[in-house]
Order: sequence, then structure tokens, then C-alpha cells
Amino acid sequence: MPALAELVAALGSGSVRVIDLTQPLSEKTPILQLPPPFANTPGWKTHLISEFDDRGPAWYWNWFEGGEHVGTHFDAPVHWITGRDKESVDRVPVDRLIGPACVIDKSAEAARNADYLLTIDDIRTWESQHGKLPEGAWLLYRTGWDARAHESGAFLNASETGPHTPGIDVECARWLAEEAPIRGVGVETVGTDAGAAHSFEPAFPCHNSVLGAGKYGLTQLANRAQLPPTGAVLVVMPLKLVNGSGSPCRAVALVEG
Ligand code: 23J
Ligand code: MN
Repeated sequence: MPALAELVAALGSGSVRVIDLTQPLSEKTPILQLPPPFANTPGWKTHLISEFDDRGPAWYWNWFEGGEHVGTHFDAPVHWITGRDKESVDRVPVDRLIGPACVIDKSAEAARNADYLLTIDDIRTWESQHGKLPEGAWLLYRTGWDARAHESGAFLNASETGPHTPGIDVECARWLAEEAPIRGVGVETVGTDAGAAHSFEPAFPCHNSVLGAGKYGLTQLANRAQLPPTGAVLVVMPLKLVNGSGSPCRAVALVEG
């Protein structure tokens, strides 16, 4: 059978299922809070145009405003100074938005330590169990943070010492950018960097290294617990925003069984 006919049959029989990895996007969606003196993104806002009324008797529709980096969203290389000459979101080839997903689960570590940072050793250990990260893979870093996504306070987890959310350490970010054959990094938190990453050297190392290498970021993912460590296929579709630095997106995974 041709591959696409096989895929359609598998979707029909349920032997391949589609998992929605996207958080709901609304005015309640938690948004990133950078420390002063940096400007912050506005959140999401929906405005009614008409709802079966004088403004439109038979139709309901809205318009919206919001930042490029709100909710489940895609970071294009051009978002960071290290990637400023690379792709904006409209220029990312669509075939690069579909690829194998590798899930590394550090939710136990992140539950004990909100500032947990993923290391090269963690990835080596994962590779010894599941094989090498394949070419073009999306590395999906599971931290259990999706369970907090409905409540901004718990999700951003800020105290007087700033936000405390898990991330990736400086060496690991550099390794993922320069050595690993991956295409991008996906996280459950508000950004691909740790809450405390503004004080790392370099600041925001995941953005700095991964976007600088022309790779992609994906944030605020949901339902990661439903994915196997390997074998799922990630499909992520950001809007084709001309010169955009990123975009809210729909992210889904195809899984077997
Ligand atoms: C700008 C500056 C720092 C960060 C971010 C944006 C993001 O997390 C983002 O959404 O790209 S950490
Ligand atoms: Mn972003």
C-alpha cells in the first residue's frame, strides 16, 4: 500500500492516533514575565465583531490581538540576536515542521527542584536506553510543568528571587545546538530557557545557542505524558507571519497503538 493510504487507514482504524500537544489560547493563557528593564509581550485578547446581532445578523466572529510568543508557540531562529540573519517564521520550510519526536522525561527531577537544568549526561543516559537522537528530531523535554498551565502563578512560579522553572544548562544548550542532529527543542514551560536563565552566562542559553544554530524552539506543550520516548511524529504549524520572530501554533503528535 502507498505510504499515505497506509497512514489514512491507520488513522481510520485507530492504530495511529493524533495527540493534541497544544494548550488552549485565551486571555487566561500565562505569559512570560521578563525582569526590568526589558519590555514584555502583551498576552492574548479576543474582541467580538458580531454575534447574530445588528452588526452581523447571521454570523459570529472575533478579531484578536496578542504577542508572537504567547501560549503554545514556535520560536524562529531570527527571534534571537545570534540567529538574526537566519529564518523568520514565514521562511521556515514546511517539511522541517514535521519530524520524529524524542521525549526525555525529567518530571521527577523538576518536581523536586523547580530550577532543574537538563544536562548532556541526561541525554547520554537517555541515548543509552533509547538509541541515538535521530537526524531531524525534535527533542521534547518533559518536566510535568504542563499540569500547572491552567494557573499563571503556579506556571510562572515566581518569588522575590524571580521565576523558578526548569530549563537546560549552558553546556547542554550548546551541545544540542552544535553537536546533536536535532531540529528543535520543545518544552512545557513558558519559554525554552529556565526561569532563572536571565542570569546565566550567556543569558538565555537555549535561545542563544539553539536559535543561533538555525534550529527551532517550541513552548508550552501539553499532554506530553501520552507520548512514548521514541516513535512519535511531531507536526507543528506556526502561522506564516511575514518577518515574524515566532507564532502561536498548533502542535500535534502521531503515535502508534
Ligand atoms: C524574549 C526574551 C527572553 C525569553 C523569551 C523571549 C522567550 O521565552 C520566548 O518566548 O521566546 S526567555
Ligand atoms: Mn518564544
